[in-house]
Amino acid sequence: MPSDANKKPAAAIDTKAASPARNAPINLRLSADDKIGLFRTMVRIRRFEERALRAYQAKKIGGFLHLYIGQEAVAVGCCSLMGKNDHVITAYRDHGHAISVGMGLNEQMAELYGKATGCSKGKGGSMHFFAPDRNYWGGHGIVGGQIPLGTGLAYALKYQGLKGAAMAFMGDGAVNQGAVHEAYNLAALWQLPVVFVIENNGYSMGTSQSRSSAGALSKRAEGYDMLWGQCEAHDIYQVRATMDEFLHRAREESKPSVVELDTYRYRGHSVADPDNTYRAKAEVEEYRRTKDPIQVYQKSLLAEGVLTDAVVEQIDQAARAEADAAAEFAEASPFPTPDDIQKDVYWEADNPAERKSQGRLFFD
Ligand SMILES: Cc1ncc(C[n+]2csc(CCOP(=O)(O)OP(=O)(O)O)c2C)c(N)n1
Ligand SMILES: [Mg+2]
Repeated sequence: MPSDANKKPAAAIDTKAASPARNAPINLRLSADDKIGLFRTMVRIRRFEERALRAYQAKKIGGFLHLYIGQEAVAVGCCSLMGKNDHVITAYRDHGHAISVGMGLNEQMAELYGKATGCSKGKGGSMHFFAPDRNYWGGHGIVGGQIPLGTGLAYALKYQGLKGAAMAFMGDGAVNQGAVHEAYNLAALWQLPVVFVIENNGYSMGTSQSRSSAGALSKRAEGYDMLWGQCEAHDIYQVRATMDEFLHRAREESKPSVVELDTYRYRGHSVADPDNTYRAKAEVEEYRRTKDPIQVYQKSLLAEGVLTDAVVEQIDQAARAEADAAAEFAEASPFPTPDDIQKDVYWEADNPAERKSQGRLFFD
């Protein structure tokens, strides 16, 4: 979604119409409670991130903080399709995916605060949320670095004869990394059950897609004989309808694919980066007015008779309270000790009795 001065102003979100994609087969299977659950998760992501931003401004959080606000329909839509053997890996803008796979807000906020009760014991921070028990493999800071790892998750599924799929998320800026293309090549060559998901929010830091990338991003899959798809991803129903098809092909036929989900971020690249130099305020405002994913879904659910204004208010208040409680939990938690710094670096160093390799460990 790069700036385009000639674009006609889009209509505001239609308050009466339900999304047409609600009738895709995968969405017809959703009960009213399922639909409300997805809505609640989107709201919880937004309120968590707003609370985290306030904590950062109050200097409770150090290092980086890359907010997901505006992109909620992507993580929630994709992760809502996960089955037992499906896996997720993403980059540093990773809070939305973590909440979508079911991680609690306490362990996430504590991680942001660098506390020992955090999901990575306070040693990872914002960019390194992990929950292997939920098939969530992080949280990676090297642009594109998670994509070969995600391909490895798919390789493991195939090797073990399991029916599942790996979703490897990346930004629009990551698509030009060599490692991404090496991963595409192996995934296609070995027909691995992976869906490479490009979360195209229009910018890599301050560089718009039109200034950095040639051609259509997902169509590059054709060079590797892979399936590909693309959709506007402010509508969670659309995200689910599009992703369902490619996840199905991965699980059932072991077919890899590249899917571009067009979205937008409202905040700066990270909260330390100023957001006033590379895009017009009006562009952000127009997206918010016409395509805000929470508003779009809320209007659809109101039109479908699934939600009422009172329930919307209740969900919002509960999400705010939950985020506040997470901040209190983080505040009250202890920091890791200096002794903890060498733990959890190498599994073998922490578990010498179960070690199978030979030789001296770096951390001995
Ligand atoms: C290999 C590498 N090069 C550069 C950076 C610095 N860097 C961090 S984020 C980023 C932009 C990536 O943008 P995109 O892939 O679109 O993801 P988004 O931030 O939009 O989610 C860059 C260049 C890095 N972390 N790793
Ligand atoms: Mg981007």
